[in-house]
Amino acid sequence: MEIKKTELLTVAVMKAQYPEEGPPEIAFAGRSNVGKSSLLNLLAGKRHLAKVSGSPGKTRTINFYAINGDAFRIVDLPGYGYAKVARSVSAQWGDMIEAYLKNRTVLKKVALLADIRHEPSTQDRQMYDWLKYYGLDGLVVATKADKIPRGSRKKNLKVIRDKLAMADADVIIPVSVPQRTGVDALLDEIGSAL
Ligand SMILES: Nc1nc2c(ncn2[C@@H]2O[C@H](COP(=O)(O)OP(=O)(O)OP(=O)(O)O)[C@@H](O)[C@H]2O)c(=O)[nH]1
Ligand SMILES: [Mg+2]
Repeated sequence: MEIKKTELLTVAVMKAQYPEEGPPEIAFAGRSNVGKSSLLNLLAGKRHLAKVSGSPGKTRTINFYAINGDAFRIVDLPGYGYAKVARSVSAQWGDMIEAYLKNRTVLKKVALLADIRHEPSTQDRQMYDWLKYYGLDGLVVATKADKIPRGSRKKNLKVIRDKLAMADADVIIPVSVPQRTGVDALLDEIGSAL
């Protein structure tokens, strides 16, 4: 699978604002600052398609991107688990994410992103359990692989696998934005999910 063209289609907070259901969708979920928007930019080969920030809570809307002339869509979700966002606001984001994930017939799979350096949080585990329940699980992306020595990779990936209770058939792909690694493996997975 190759990505040749990407464009921002729609920005939404509520269902009425979603684009009409059309081609299949793949969503990126995960805690704030884990690297969802950066990964999208890497796949798109564009630095500034999605806004990226060093401080968590950058993406605050559900952003739908049309890939290859709307052959399929990638949906960049707001992150969860950011302590500095007011509780009422983070609850709204949670509702926003859940409303999208629950009711979107064209949604084929959700890539759950987890920082390769850290043990997944309780919220990550809840998210993965929830994805299992809805049959959207099976693909985890371990982000920021450049931040650990190559020799620790296997061990850290196993920690994530165990903590999320991933099934043997589930896939975990390490990626690094600065090193541009993991793209082909991820695109293959996205291709088969579609
Ligand atoms: N070293 C390194 N830094 C990364 C990588 N991916 C993302 N980052 C950095 O992590 C920070 C957060 O990235 P974002 O892409 O904005 O994260 P996000 O998950 O979209 O965050 P929210 O929109 O808040 O949910 C930015 O400073 C990125 O430059 C990576 O692979 N390696
Ligand atoms: Mg983002």
